[in-house]
Amino acid sequence: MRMTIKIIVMGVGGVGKSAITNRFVAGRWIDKYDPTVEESYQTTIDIDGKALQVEILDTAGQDAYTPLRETFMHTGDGFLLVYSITDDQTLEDLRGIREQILRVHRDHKVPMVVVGNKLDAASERAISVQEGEALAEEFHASFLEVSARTKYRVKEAFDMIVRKVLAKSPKAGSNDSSTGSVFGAGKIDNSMDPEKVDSKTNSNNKKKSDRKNSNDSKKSKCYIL
Ligand SMILES: Nc1nc2c(ncn2[C@@H]2O[C@H](COP(=O)(O)OP(=O)(O)O)[C@@H](O)[C@H]2O)c(=O)[nH]1
Ligand SMILES: [Mg+2]
Repeated sequence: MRMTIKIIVMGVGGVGKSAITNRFVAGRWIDKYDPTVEESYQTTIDIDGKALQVEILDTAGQDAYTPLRETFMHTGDGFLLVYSITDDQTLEDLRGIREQILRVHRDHKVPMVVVGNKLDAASERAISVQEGEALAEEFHASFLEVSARTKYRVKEAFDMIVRKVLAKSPKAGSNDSSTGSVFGAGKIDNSMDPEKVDSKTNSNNKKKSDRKNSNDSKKSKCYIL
């Protein structure tokens, strides 16, 4: 059983993939991200009292297959398909992105959640809730509107995709049932809630690229947990 659940955040440029990911992983809001930066993060998500290891890839530039994304796409367990409720083209663009995922996975049941971002900017809404829902239904995906800016339902979106992954592979993200008890209560409680964590001091939420050797860091992560 693979130990880490891999979640990929996709959608065209400007919809708020980096804002959503950073909101979730580090609990912060930053106005601007470099649109070309693709970054992978490690964190833990608490589902029904169990701390699951999750790796999140915040993608950038849908046209180019970066080595990081290519590897990740194949091993990705679940996908957040993000559009902006203020830009109607961004919902349509999810069709091509989904096809790309299905080409790689050859599995129509790959877990997906369609996420309409920028709910705080509802006065500029260009896509109705019904339109978002309809596309999600067509994709056999779940649906949620969120706001990275106000933090509204960002955690729910990640919980939702992880639950869908678990529904398909119940043991994903845990070391295995016999070692489940190594997750000590106090320590994990801190790392489980990314909103409360200072990303500089918490190794669980460190950017993977900050690490010199991912194999070593994987090992040490086991000890941390
Ligand atoms: N109003 C509003 N703006 C957002 C929200 N999320 C992201 N943005 C803005 O949308 C732009 C693109 O965000 P970014 O995360 O870089 O998008 P990405 O290209 O998909 O990674 C930035 O100017 C963000 O400040 C949100 O929830 N509400
Ligand atoms: Mg980005």
